[in-house]
Amino acid sequence: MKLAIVGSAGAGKSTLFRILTGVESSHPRGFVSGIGVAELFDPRLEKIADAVGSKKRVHPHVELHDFDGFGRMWREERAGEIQNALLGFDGLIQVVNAFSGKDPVDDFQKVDLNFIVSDLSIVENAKSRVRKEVQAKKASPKLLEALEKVEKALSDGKSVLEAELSESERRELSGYSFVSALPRVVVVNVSEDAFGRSLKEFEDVMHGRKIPYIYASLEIEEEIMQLDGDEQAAMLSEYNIEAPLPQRLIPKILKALDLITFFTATEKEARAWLLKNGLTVLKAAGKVHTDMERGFIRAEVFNYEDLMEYGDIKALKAAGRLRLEGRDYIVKDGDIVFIRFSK
Ligand SMILES: Nc1nc2c(ncn2[C@@H]2O[C@H](COP(=O)(O)OP(=O)(O)O)[C@@H](O)[C@H]2O)c(=O)[nH]1
Ligand SMILES: [Mg+2]
Repeated sequence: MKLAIVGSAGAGKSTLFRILTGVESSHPRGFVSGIGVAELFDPRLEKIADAVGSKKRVHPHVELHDFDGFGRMWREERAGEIQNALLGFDGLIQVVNAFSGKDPVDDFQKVDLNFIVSDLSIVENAKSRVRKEVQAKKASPKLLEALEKVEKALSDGKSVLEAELSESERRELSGYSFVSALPRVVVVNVSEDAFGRSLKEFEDVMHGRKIPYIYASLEIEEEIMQLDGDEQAAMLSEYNIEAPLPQRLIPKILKALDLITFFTATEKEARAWLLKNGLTVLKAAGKVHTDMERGFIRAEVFNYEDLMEYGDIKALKAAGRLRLEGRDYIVKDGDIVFIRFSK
């Protein structure tokens, strides 16, 4: 999985990138000033590993890019190039500047407009080509209709994600990669003294656009990340922050991407896996190992919540909370799954 951090110049992109990856950004190559790996730490995995007695713990990871294409390096005439640089990404984290006297609504909209301009240029090129293809009966008129709906949404200042498209229209468009079709989470970088104060007007815009957001003062968050134990707890409570930034941000990202987490656990290793919401345990088995999907017999499943309630697996089994599930079982967030399979 690959995510890009985007936002205006000086919004705090590289600071957030550093917090999440530990990597220092440098001069941009192309539009990217840093590439790193972020651990999507899941506190539940630690508890599961403790209960099972697993030696190794493996949290999910995501590739993160510190992406300057829509900030300092944005040029309308380079929209196509910038767009290409984002091919293959699964989502965006947009950092919004609300700390240096900037109006966060303006800062958000400036970058959002760049997404829209960039997608409009794609749609316009595509439309004239597809129109000819439709006349020559080489493309479906439905594709042209879908492109027109996208154009309408973008012209109204909405993202492709917000465009009212049917399932089949979205399928028609699957060959196009629109930036504004990517799921997005906003990090509002507020100043230290404004932390904890909500920004009414900004929140109205986010709610209207259905974009999830969190507040963070990135300079403080970075200091917090450098502490641990009691020192970290003291600083968190001093600023009235419930948990370090990754713990607040990661669940928002997973939700925006419609991902759930399931776990596997043996004495050797406990591991958290990401899975598209709504997939079966057979697909989940395939993530762990192709052999497990091929030779799937059944799954033994219980949920993290049950484990917390009963304390350990023995008690859980005794209480009959371990379920046997077939290949069509839809995996739920927090499921702990043991796959029985034949080799
Ligand atoms: N006061 C304050 N300054 C910040 C905060 N976050 C970032 N900065 C400063 O803003 C500047 C730009 O941050 P950076 O992460 O490099 O922004 P980028 O251009 O989006 O990558 C740096 O000098 C940071 O120290 C913050 O929360 N508060
Ligand atoms: Mg930077």
